[in-house]
Amino acid sequence: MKLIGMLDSPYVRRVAISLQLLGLRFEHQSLSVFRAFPQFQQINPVVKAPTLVCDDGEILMDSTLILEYAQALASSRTLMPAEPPELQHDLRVIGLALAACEKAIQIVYERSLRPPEKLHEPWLERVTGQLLAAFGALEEELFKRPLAVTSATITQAGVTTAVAWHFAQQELPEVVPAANHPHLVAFSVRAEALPQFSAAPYGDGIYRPRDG
Ligand SMILES: N[C@@H](CCC(=O)N[C@@H](CS)C(=O)NCC(=O)O)C(=O)O
Repeated sequence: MKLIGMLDSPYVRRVAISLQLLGLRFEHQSLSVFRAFPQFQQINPVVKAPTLVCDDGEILMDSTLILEYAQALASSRTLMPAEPPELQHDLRVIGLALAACEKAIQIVYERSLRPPEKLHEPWLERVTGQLLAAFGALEEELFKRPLAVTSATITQAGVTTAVAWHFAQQELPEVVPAANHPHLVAFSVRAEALPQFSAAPYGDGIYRPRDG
């Protein structure tokens, strides 16, 4: 199967890291939804990253749906807790982290795609408040109930939290001050040091399998 999209997208990156943790082999094509729009369109006319081209050619999109499929393919490892209390907590954390990704991307798009004279300040203020609320709640969750952070134990909650935080720090460090989020900073340092994270680094590079 082939993962399409750039690793500067937290959605693409959470899939690239999770596929490795699940022990699934995949190819990666780093294609921009903006700069390579026509090329992307030829693979997926909807132009959404991540896109997964399955082995039989069927096209999946949306990171959470792709991960659901990936989880069904994986036999030896799960990234979602089986027991309802743990599952409930992980789903809360994933929801917060995905909301943080969405709000951070809305700010990035607002700044990069809209002409400066058309920036809508009230919208930016609203989205910034939502972004900070999501990271504030994640910081509190990590303080109250630390997440596992080894290759063998990290769950989807940990992957998505780490990816969301790293993305925000790369794109909007002045909006989301690291100093206010010490648990997220410490968690991110440990997660980014895992081989599955460093094999899929944030940016415009491609995923490099560790065995070559
Ligand atoms: N909910 C989706 C969000 C994916 C998403 O919005 N990806 C961005 C790239 S970071 C994208 O495809 N942007 C192009 C567009 O929406 O037109 C997911 O989890 O995959």
